[in-house]
This record gives sequence, C-alpha cells and structure tokens, in this order.
Amino acid sequence: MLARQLERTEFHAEDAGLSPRRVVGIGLVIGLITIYGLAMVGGIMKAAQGNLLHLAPETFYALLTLHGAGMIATVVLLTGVAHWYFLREHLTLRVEVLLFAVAAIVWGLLAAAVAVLVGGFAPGWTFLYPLPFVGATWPAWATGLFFFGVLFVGIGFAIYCLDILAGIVREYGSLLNGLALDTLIPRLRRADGKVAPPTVIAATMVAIDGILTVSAGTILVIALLGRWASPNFPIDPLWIKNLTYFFGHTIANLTIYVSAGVIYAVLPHYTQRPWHTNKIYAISWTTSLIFVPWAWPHHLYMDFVQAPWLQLFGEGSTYIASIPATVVTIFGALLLVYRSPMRWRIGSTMFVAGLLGWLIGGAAAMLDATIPFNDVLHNTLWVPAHFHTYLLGGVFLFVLGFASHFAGERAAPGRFAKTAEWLFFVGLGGFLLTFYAGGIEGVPRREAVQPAPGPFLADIATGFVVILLVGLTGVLLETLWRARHSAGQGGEA
Ligand code: HEM
Ligand SMILES: [Cu+2]
Repeated sequence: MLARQLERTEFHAEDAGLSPRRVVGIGLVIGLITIYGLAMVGGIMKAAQGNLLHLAPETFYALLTLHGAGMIATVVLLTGVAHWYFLREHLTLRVEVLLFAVAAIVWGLLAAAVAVLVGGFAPGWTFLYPLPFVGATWPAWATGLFFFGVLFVGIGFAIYCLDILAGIVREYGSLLNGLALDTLIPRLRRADGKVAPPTVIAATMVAIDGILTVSAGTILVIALLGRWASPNFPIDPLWIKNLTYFFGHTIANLTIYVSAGVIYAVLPHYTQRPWHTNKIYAISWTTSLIFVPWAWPHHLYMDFVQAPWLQLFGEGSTYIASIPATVVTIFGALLLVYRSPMRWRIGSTMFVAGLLGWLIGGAAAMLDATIPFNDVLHNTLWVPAHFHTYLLGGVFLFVLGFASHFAGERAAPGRFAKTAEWLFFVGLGGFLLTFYAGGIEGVPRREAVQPAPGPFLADIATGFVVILLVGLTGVLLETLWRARHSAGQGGEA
C-alpha cells in the first residue's frame, strides 16, 4: 500500500518531458559551454604569463584553481553522459539518476566557481594541505564552500557509478561478467551465452574504481573540512598528500577510461563494423581495474619520507594500469578503421585524432612517471603539457566527436566545417608544442611569473590559443547547426 503510494508520488523525469536523450543533451550543452569558458580562462592565464596581459598573482592563482577544478569536473560530466547514452542500449539505467548526478556535479561546479570568483580561493585545483589554510589571501567561507563543491561533484559521480553497477549486475548477473571474465572462466558462463560488450567492460571498470576514488575523496574532504572548522584538527601531511593524489590523479585518469567506453560504442557507427569482446579485453581491463588505483604515488617521488617500496610500486602500477587498455583500444580502433567503409565526418575525425592525443599524451606521462626523468621534469611545464595532450587533445576531442554524433551528423563536412576543424587542430598542436618546449627548458608549472623563456613561449602559446578558440567556435556552431537540422531524429552518423 505504502509502496504503491510512494510509487505514485515518485518523481518521473519522463513525465516532466525529460527523455534520456534530453537529459544527455542538457548535460552536453552545460558541459560544452563550461569548457568553452574555462578554455578562455586558460588563454587568459597564458596571456598573463606572457607579456600581453597583466594580472595580480592572486588573480592568476584563483583562475588557475578555477580552470583546473572546473575542467576536471566538467570532463567527468561530459564523458559520463556520453557513455551513459550508449550504455542504455545494454543496461536499464534510470534517467532520474542521471539527472540527479548531472545536477549534483553542476551544483558542485557552481559552488567552486563562487568560492574562486567571489571569494578568491586560490591554492590550485589539488588544494594540497596546508595550502588552503596557510597564508590564505581569501576568506574562510570560500575554503569551506570549495570543499563542499568538491563533495558535490564526488556525490554526483558516485551516484552515476552505483546506478551503472546495479544495471550491470541486473543484466549480466555479476560484476565479473561485466568485465567479461566469463570468456576466461567457464564456470561464469551464462546459459543464454550473453557476454558483455567492450563498452560495458569499460563501464564496469570505471564504476568500481570510481566508487573507490570518490570514497577516498570523501575522506579527504571531510578531513579538510575538519581542519577548516577547527585549526587544531590533526592532519598528517604525508597521509593527506597520498590521499589527495589518490583522489586527484585517479578521477582525472578515469575520464580516459570512460572515453574508451564511448569509443567502443561510437566507432562502429562510422566504420559499420561491430566491436567484439574477446579474452584480451577481459584481461586488459581487469588489469586496469586493479592497477589504476595504485598509480598515484608517481606524484610523490620528491617526497623522501614516502616509503621507497611505494615509490617503486607506484611506478610499476602506472605502466601496468595504462599500457594494456591503451594498446587494446588503439589496436582495436585501427582494426576497425582499416579498410572499412569509414565515413569521415567531424565526429570520426575527432575520435581518430583523439586516439593520437591519448597515445602521445600517455607516452609523455609515462616518461614523467619514470623516476630518473621525474627528477628533471617534476613540476615543470612538461606536466601540464602531457595532461593537456590527453585531456584537451584526447578526452575533449572524444567529447566533441560524441557531440557531432549526437547532433546527427549525416553528411560530410562542408568548407566552413573543414576550415574550422583545421584551425582548431593547428591551434591545438601549436599550443601543446609550446607547453612541451617550456617543459624541456625547465620552466616551472603553476607560476604567475615565469623565468625565461616562459614568457616568450607564453606569448606564442596565446596566439595558438586564439586560433584554437576560433576553430572551436566554428566546430561548435557547425554541430549546433547539424543538431537543429536533424532535430527529433536519433543521433546516427
Ligand atoms: C584551450 C584550452 C586550454 C587552455 C588554453 C589551457 C591553459 C592552461 C594553462 C595556461 C594552465 C596553467 C599551466 C601552468 O602554468 O601551470 C593550465 C592548467 C591546467 N589545465 Fe588547462 N587549458 C586548456 C584546456 C584544458 C582542458 C580541456 C583540461 C581538462 C580537461 C585542462 C585541465 C587543466 C588542469 C587540471 C590544469 C592544472 C591546474 C593546476 O595546476 O592547479 N585544461 N591550463
Ligand atoms: Cu598522476
């Protein structure tokens, strides 16, 4: 009786006109607008590091904090909704849950934006203890609000992950089957012979590691909120630095694995060939599942008080976590594209270019995670160089590719779209190269005022950012135009 009554009063998003496609569209539009704004903030930072613009250092560090935290939360949102869109073909997922997750992340983003833009919160996106508290140029409320924002983003992502895990168990019987381990262990095989496709394998890995990451993030934020409420709250700096990077490294890293799930689902639309599961996917993704949460110590190589075994374990885990999944995805994609009747659209070009960004950025990351190289590259511009390669030049391209697909991009791009795409890629490549050049020259990262040749390189970078933004504007306009002209029809390539 009560259950029935509850059911009647329960909120159904569909009744409010919020179809799954609509909610995905809302997440996509909010995310793309946010990224566009934060990319402009990135350009302003480069201009300020060069000679083109003057910013007070407090303002620079506040923008740096906003850009970093905002970008990470936004790509979690964007890759999340994109993957969810395809996962619904295999799992029963509730649109209400997605809506709630999107709302939580957006609230978190808004809280962080107020903390930074109004309050002036500026310790960098990793808010490494004791930076948020010592020598702060901002009021205490901004610190608290920012942490609540992080908590909200975490809650949104955790809810998203939990609904996916429940969906996988309902559909495939267990999480082991979600990883397609039944291809290896006959005992797990289902009577109906159903095996999880690669996009579901990726979802299983991401959702399990996602819950783990958010749990660590929650402990971290509660500890920091404790310190915020009472200055005598005991915090061990080494413990919290480990926790900070367990959370920060892993959540940023997971966006690549979510993207892989999107690639598995979307590329077959362009190549007109299915992407099948086999034992190699089960092994690679289970390996990533186990080792991704152990890669964070590569952020602590400089901390001589850290246990040496953990340093070596972190180095090994970094390789083991990333190589297998990257290799199977890139090989799989090449096999799918090779000699296929590939339809070259903005969407498919973005996906193929994004794979290249993933590969190059991943290799540059691996170099930095190798102890003798880290001795030289640690906290130089090499670090933002490599992660912008696979986040901006990888994950973001997958998001743009998804947006084109979602908009229903049927015909080949015209002159306008092709020009926009070229400008975007030229700007992107030039921007990234100046970052790497700064790294090789040993210019430190996270500095409002850099030693030479930092400012010179920043001026060149700013020019490339302008080109990138002009191209991006064109690509987004084209996508919008396509969406208007195929309104109401599914997102077929
Ligand atoms: C046109 C696009 C972009 C531009 C111009 C840009 C520019 C910048 C600049 C200048 C910095 C500071 C580097 C330093 O000196 O330490 C930075 C940091 C950062 N960016 Fe971007 N970026 C862009 C896109 C992205 C994207 C797409 C992401 C993630 C998805 C991202 C994530 C970050 C992060 C996490 C940091 C580090 C913040 C910190 O150190 O606390 N950026 N970016
Ligand atoms: Cu890392």
